[in-house]
Formats: sequence, structure tokens, C-alpha cells
Amino acid sequence: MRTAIYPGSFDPVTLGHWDIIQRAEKLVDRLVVAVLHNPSKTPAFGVDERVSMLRELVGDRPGIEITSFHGLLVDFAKSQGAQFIVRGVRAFSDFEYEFQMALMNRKLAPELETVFLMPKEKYSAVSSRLVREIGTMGGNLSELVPESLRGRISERLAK
Ligand code: COD
Repeated sequence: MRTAIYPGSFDPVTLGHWDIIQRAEKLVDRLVVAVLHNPSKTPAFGVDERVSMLRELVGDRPGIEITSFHGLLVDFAKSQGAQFIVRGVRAFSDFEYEFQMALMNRKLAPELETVFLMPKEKYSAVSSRLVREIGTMGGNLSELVPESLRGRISERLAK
């Protein structure tokens, strides 16, 4: 079974993440979307909230699982029997960080392959950081987050 992990902060999930999830879903039998639980950081949305939003978005698609993980990504990927790590690249600016991470993960676990996917062009400027900034100031999130989650994300950020 071909299994891929799509790891991230998803703080919160955006239309860019959703684009990558749908592309990755077509490539493997099982896609595990994994939210990093990092107790040393204070995210805008708690880990349970981020998992729950992703679950709501994905619904009952049979090939996709949503979960959270602690610790090293490669350890989690191995525990899931994954062969691939999926990452999204929006622009050249993502490249250095993603390249560094992919090479480090390869050092740690040479059997895991990182696969990079590009979103639709219109999502290449979308980021969770911008969603948080615009949402906190009461701005319109319609081009940035999935419609089904827009109300929930806007309300939480505007608090
Ligand atoms: N279009 C396409 N892709 C996008 C978009 C968009 N609009 N927005 C984000 N993405 C991509 C990002 O480029 C990334 O590939 C992925 O979606 C997730 O993005 P984020 O921002 O939600 O998540 P990150 O980048 O903060 O996630 C970092 C990890 C949690 C994966 C990383 O910190 C990690 O693996 N931590 C575990 C500890 C570990 O193993 N460390 C060693 C790593 S070498």
C-alpha cells in the first residue's frame, strides 16, 4: 500500500493546503494528514481544533486520515508505514526551507522520499500566517480558507 504523510502546522488549514491534499490523494492509496503537536509553540488554533477542522473539510473520503503527531516527522512516518512525505511549494521563497528539511529528513530516514506538489497558481500567495493576520482584523477570508470552515475560522480569529 502506498502511504504518504502530509505534515504541517495547519494553523489554520487554507485553500492552499486543501489543494495539496486533493492532489496528493490521487497519488497514493492512503494519505495521512498530520498536524504537528508542538507544546513549545502557542498556535492560534489548538491541535484538536486544527484536527477537527481538517476532518470536517475532508469528510468521509476513504483514502484520507487526519491525525496529530509529536516528535520527529520521520519517526511518525515510519510508525505509519509511509514511503512518502508530501510538501507543498508555493514559490521560490519556500524552496530553501523545504529543501533543507527534505535533505535532513533523508539523512534521518533514507527510505522516505519527499514529494513536492504545486498548488493552483491562485493559491500560491495563500498562507496560514496571512489568514491569521487578516482574520484577526476582521477581513474577508473568502479567497483564503475553505468555504465550509470560513465562519468558524473568522469567528475564532476575531475573538
Ligand atoms: N499552497 C501550497 N502549499 C502550501 C500552501 C499553499 N498556499 N500553504 C502551505 N503550503 C505547504 C507548505 O509549504 C508546507 O509544505 C505544508 O503545506 C504545510 O505548511 P504549514 O505551514 O501548515 O506547516 P509547516 O511548514 O509549519 O510544517 C512544518 C513541520 C510540522 C512539517 C515540521 O516542522 C516538522 O516536521 N516538525 C516535526 C519535527 C521534525 O521532524 N523536525 C525535523 C525536520 S527536518
